[in-house]
Amino acid sequence: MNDDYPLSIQQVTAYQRDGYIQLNEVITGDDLVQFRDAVNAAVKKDTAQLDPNRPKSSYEQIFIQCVNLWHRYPAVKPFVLHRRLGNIASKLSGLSVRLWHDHALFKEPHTGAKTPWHQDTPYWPHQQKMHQLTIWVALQDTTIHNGCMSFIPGTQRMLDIEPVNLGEPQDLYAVAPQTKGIKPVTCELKAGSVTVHNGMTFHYAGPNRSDGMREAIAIIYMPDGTTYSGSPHSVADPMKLTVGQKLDTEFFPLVSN
Ligand SMILES: O=C(O)CCC(=O)C(=O)O
Repeated sequence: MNDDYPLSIQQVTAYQRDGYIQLNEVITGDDLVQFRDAVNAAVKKDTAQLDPNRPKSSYEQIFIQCVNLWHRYPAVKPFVLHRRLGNIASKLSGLSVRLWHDHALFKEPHTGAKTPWHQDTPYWPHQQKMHQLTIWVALQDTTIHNGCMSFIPGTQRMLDIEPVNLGEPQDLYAVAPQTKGIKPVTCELKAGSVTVHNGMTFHYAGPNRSDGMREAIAIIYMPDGTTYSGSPHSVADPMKLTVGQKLDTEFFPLVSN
């Protein structure tokens, strides 16, 4: 994978206006095969001890989520930290970026429920909220049938909405009546294509009605200089951070030029 994915000024402008963008053929050929195989092997290993027949919480019914694979799986690490992806995040946000975390999001066939409409940044323990962004990589073709992503353009400017409880989601219009009348955009992706969304942009993914797993990995970036708010979060808690501390340790590497 070489470093630079060509991004036009129009694409950067569209991302900044709409709060999301679809980018095609970001990871291709052997890289795509290797990345997909590495993530699949990691998810398999991470979930090997789980009883498939265990009762699942409503959150677990949405997807299998495996966080920070890059810490534990050397075959995943070079892809998650790759400058080609980090530079996309940097050019779209206009800022130098650090990795916040990755997570594989595998929606199970038939039983994988919808991912409710939500914004991401309210869940994160960051004092700055406006420029985090996620590159969501389709590891195989992703369509309406198996749970592709949709976005509500412009909602990245809606800063004061309460976080949605993904396990017990409320109606979107009850949470965010301001989104009424804005038409969502659904992005079907070929394997290796991505969507990028601002952490404040409302997004959704449908249920997986197909016979196969919906395999995706989301890589989340934050501007260099982002500081810790002190709110509990599974990624930050083990790191014993202090409020106001910059998230600039080895766990949050700089990933853009
Ligand atoms: O993969 C999904 O179903 C949802 C992903 C998501 O919410 C995200 O990447 O922020």
